[in-house]
Amino acid sequence: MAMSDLVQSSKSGEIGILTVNNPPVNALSPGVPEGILAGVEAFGKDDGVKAIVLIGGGRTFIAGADIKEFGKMTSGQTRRGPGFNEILNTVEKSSKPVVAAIHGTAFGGGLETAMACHYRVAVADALVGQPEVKLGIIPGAAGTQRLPRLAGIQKAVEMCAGGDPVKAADALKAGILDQIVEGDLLAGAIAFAKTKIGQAPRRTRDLTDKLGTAEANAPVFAAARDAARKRARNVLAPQAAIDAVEAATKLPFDQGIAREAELFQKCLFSDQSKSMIHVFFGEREVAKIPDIGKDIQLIPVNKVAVIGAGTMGGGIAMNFANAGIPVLIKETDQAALDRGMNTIKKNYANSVAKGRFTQAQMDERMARITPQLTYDGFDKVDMIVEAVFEGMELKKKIFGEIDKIAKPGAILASNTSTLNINEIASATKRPQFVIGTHFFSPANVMRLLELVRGAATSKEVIATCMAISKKIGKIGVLVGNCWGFVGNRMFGPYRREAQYLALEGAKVADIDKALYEWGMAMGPLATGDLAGLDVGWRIRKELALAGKSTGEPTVEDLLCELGRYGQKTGAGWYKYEKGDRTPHPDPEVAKIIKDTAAELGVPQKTFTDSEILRRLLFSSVNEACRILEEGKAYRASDIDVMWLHGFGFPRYRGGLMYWADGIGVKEVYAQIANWHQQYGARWAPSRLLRELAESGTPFREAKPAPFN
Ligand code: T1G
Ligand code: NAD
Repeated sequence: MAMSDLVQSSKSGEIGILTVNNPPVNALSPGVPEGILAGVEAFGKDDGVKAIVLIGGGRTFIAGADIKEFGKMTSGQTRRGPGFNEILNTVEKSSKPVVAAIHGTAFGGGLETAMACHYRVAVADALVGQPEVKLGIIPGAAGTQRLPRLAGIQKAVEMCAGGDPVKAADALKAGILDQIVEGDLLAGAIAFAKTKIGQAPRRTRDLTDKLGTAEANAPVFAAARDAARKRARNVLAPQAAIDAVEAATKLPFDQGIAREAELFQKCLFSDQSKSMIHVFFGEREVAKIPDIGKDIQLIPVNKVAVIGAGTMGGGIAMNFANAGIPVLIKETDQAALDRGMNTIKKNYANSVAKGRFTQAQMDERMARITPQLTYDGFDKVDMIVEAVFEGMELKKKIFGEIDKIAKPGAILASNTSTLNINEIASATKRPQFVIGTHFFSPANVMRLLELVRGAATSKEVIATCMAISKKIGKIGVLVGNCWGFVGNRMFGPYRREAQYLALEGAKVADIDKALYEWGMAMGPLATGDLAGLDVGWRIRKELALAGKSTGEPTVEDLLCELGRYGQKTGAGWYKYEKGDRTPHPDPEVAKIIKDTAAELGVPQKTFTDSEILRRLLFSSVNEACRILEEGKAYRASDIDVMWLHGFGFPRYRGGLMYWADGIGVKEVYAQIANWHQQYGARWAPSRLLRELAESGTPFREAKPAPFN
């Protein structure tokens, strides 16, 4: 019997069963809460039913509210009928025990629904969580009131302010779950429900023993606010979530719900939340490649090899080892190999020290990485990732070598930052198996993986690399083959303008501070020091050989000529103490800049933080428009996702193009056209930008040229 199209009800003896069927993730779309309510009320009146089980159909329990509905809520369209909290209160008031049976993910409104039930059982690999803060909101259906009653203050604050999922075993320990079911979930839940027949249902709202005292709780909330300020700088929702959980310890249940609703509304109508919801869907759209369907045959990748154990090679190898995939890593000489392996060991030891994983896990991962100086075993791997110096001749030489060794069907990938993938592929007899896999530094940390589609790259190779990206914890974004691809093509102008501003009189530290305080994970010049200034230097020298230039001022070349490559040499734009990554302003650099500016006759002036911000980000917006007009990216939202996961752009600002839409395409164009007059060709507005401004079309609706 259907309570609504999305909730079916059935019986097993005296147990009433409500099954939510709203693929793909049983979100609480219109009709689902209403179906649950109708089911509980109907079973409530059915004398043959002594207890109720609520379960999700398909791959998961309820994964939360329907995020697609939020836009309607913030545009004033309200849903008819009882509010979600009322529905949950009715479930909780049921005189017959209601048991939530959880598999997959009980997230957000899904966990809130389960906590309004009287008992919760789950399979061992289930996850529960309140991830709302990742959407810039807080739990809005009593999650901040019921969770502390089940799991205590500390756990509730962690889950609501952090948003990370909790494994079933930990949820059981915390008191959120009542039982882990072995075998069939529904059978286990029915058996559990039978044990509760005739007992007074345990209503979560009535449980207060874990709410602690104001005195005992105060340090917990203070520490949580501090941690959230550090972890989620400038972000509203985590602080609001902590306020709401605190309300649970100070107010009666229904007043706590009212306080939560206030905070929820404030967050939901915030720009931060709109930005983060844009990102949620953007991160799902990147995986959709128009001409590559879900039916494309994937190539099994169970063993990998990496060439080069430098800054990038080591991090790349760690990603595969972390995902359980054995990796061979090859270098030219023992010293370079030892250096590379020591960096890997140090990075793992850091993670163990920070409690991210155990020593045993570190040993397991290290054991999956095989350092070597030869190509032994390369004929048995499924994928080879090259990460040697940035030089076309060297890369073509290596691709020529691995083309002769690698087994048929192996994927040959290059981590090149800028070089032409088709030209690299031309060094092989199997260009259809060649692809760019451009990781971002540090490769074991940054989640972005820019996949570069060559003219011959096969759909199987692309689909496989998109799937591998997810497996190694990355967000794969497919882009077209052009100089600097999409990421660095946009990041180049951003870092170029930072250098010009330094020449025009802005202090190095002020430029970085302006972007950092605005929300970037790190300032543009400090980022250069992290990645290694020599990478760009090699690229500029390679270009100069071809009579080309990136149009960057010369300061970074001067620094590199002095051996100032950044953190890896203890000095770059800043100087660094041994073993410490803290950047210290260096008067020597200030002098180099001053002398270069005087030599070039650059007029000196002061800049506001907003001018610095716009000079850098508008230059990237302009380049992003060029990328779209050339068909090198599929969507403007792909560009947003790349800035978040490749360049530390703040999630609560939605990404480069989404942020620029907040300012408005006309204003952005006008400013760029003005700088074109002032600074010349490097600020020439792209054609697409001009067209968007003339038609008043927002960036997010920009139509890219056909992908190529
Ligand atoms: N609403 C609408 N659509 C959703 C959705 C949701 N909550 N979750 C997923 N989808 C869509 C997604 O866009 C994609 O669509 C498809 O489902 C598969 O998702 C009241 C207010 C559950 C762990 O934040 O974390 O509850 O691209 O590719 O990798 O207090 O989706 O195929 O068209 O991500 O297997 C809180 C969000 C909401 C959970 C599955 N809940 N979802 O991951 O698949 S706020 C969340 C996820 C809330 C309450 C508040 C993940 C997943 P399409 P997918 P996946
Ligand atoms: P790196 O100088 O730190 O490391 C390169 C390593 O390659 C060195 O250890 C060198 O010994 C080794 N090598 C050279 N020739 C070799 C060969 N024939 N066989 C085996 N090993 C060999 O450089 P990196 O920063 O790791 O850059 C590597 C590649 O990744 C370049 O193409 C670069 O453009 C790209 N990349 C760099 C970054 C970055 O931020 N550093 C980011 C993305 C991509």
